[in-house]
Amino acid sequence: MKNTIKITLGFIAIALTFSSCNNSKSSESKGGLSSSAAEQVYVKPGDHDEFYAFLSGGFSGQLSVYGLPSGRLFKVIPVFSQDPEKAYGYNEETKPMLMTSYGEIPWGDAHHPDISQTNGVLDGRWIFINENNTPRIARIDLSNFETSEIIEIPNSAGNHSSSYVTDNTEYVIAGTRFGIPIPQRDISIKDYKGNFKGALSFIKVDKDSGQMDLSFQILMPGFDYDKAHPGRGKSDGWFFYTTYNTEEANSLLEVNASQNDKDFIAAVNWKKAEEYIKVGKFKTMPTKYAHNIYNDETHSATTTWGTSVKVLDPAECPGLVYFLPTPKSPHGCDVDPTGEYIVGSGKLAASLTVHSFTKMLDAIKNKKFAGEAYGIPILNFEDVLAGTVEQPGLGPLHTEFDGKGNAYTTFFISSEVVKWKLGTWEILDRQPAFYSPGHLMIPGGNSQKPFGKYLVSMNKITKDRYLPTGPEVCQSAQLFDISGDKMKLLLDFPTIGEPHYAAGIPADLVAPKSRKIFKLEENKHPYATTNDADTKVVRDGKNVHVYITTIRSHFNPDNIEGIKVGDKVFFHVTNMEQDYDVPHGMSMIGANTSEVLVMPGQTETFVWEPKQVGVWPFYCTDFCSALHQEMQGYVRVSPENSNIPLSWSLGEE
Ligand code: RUQ
Ligand code: CUA
Repeated sequence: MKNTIKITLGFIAIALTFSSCNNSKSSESKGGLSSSAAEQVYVKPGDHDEFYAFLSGGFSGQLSVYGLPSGRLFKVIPVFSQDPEKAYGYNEETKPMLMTSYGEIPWGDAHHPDISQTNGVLDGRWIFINENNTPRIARIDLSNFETSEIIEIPNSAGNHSSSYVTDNTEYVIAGTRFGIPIPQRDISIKDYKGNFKGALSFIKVDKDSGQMDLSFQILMPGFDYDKAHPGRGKSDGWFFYTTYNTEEANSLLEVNASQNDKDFIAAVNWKKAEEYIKVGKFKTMPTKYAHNIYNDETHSATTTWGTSVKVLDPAECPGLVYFLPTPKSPHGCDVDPTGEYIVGSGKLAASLTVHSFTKMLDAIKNKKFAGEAYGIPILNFEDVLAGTVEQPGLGPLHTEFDGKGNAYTTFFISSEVVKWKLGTWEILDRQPAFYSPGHLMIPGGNSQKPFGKYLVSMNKITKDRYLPTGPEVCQSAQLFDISGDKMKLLLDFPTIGEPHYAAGIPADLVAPKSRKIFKLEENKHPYATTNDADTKVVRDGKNVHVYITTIRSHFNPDNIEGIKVGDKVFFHVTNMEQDYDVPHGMSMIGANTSEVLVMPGQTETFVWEPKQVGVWPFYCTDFCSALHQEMQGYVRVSPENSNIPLSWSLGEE
């Protein structure tokens, strides 16, 4: 058995090499950019794109914002990693955003963005994204395009089957990839089987503010929970998770977790879970997790600590969870817009398995079970099967839908996107992707209402698609037109980090709400200076607080004296501008941090600890006006024991 698996894996490697060479030839002959393709992606200078696309940054920890069809990059929104461009995680205000029970973590691995929905339709209010490594879920406010909130997920490791929203954004969910001891304890790794567990987390989202709250967890067997998808429409109230490693192996998983012919899709009835919580059928488990919220009025984040979580045991909660056998280590788990079909992509399977929600309910009603695992009923494969797509390609990963009855699946090994029909399971089209696509995205393609005009394939391997940049080359996305019968490759564009999933939305659902400035009179930052007359420098022992303002094209004050070696100087920079697109930046020579970049009406703080006497300059880092280069100032630093008094000024000789 082990040998067969090795051979399979060897074959995969060869197939990959082959498909790469083949594809590079066909890319020449097909030449994506025929002139009509060029016209389709051409957005005239000054014109706007039709869609926003939010691509996860993977190991960059961020979320990047592109326009479609142009593929132009607009912004990188820092989420789980520090970003010196925006001072995120560097300024005092946003440092708490990166707080966790492990301390302040400057990096994260961002995977799956998902846009909030109302009645199963994208509403463009927030976008959620998971952090895989130190389990967290973030919420980004789509009026500011900034991270508003990050909640840590306890009892979890490898937060991969996250973060997806239900039809009315009642919940955003998180699921663990690694089985771990829960609660964590000192135990032999060899005792994995039966002792390690996987927690599925349900995070309640406040329907007005979007604020998240860890509502409850379901303690599942120690399988790996890989991907998840909420039920839609008729299956609203359910959540589906692919699993692999139902073998519960703890070593050499590439072999040992590929033994079972079928793993499971776990179907979780979250409305039932709510009932169990209501009647008190949960245990309260002590734990510790950070909950970081950024406030738009104080322009500051604060951390509060969660200390316990409600936990449901599926073995004690009949009707809560069922297992749907699904061939060969399924990865993607995708539900079509009607909510009837659940697509499980067995990475090592020869065909694509589609389950039927209706058949699943029937089998449950008739109590037709094939057995159970850890007290969770297992349904019969044949009883829940809607159909299979035969020989679709090699290495299926993810599926999205166009809302016209078609599904599109990426195939990593055979390096292609395949279009097939729901219900008849016939293959309608296949197009090569360059190379080895992971996720794909159709705007709204995981909701009840896809906007089925474009498809973005996010490719894991780039090779020769762009000018080489040393051993590390950019990752690659490809845009297809899917409005016709056949898919048409329109454009390649480079991406940041490693895009896993993405979320797309028509621009007119977001752009009109985009914030232009923060109102100065609403600035409640404790160190804000909303009036030029209030600028000042205040000493508090060794701490010195500089209340400084910016307006085109000066700092107030721009001369500061009386600072001493050994001081800790806090520059609280308020940008007094009230016009759109006039940020100012500030940086200080030798400061052990980044600049701050302050939006109109906002206050941001950075710390400088002068080490040497002298006169030290600072300047504006954002080209704000014709006299931007004049926007500068000096701080005089005297010896520790000097008695030069504090003074500050602007424009006096
Ligand atoms: S993953 S390529 Cu979503 Cu992190 Cu499938
Ligand atoms: Cu202010 Cu440049």
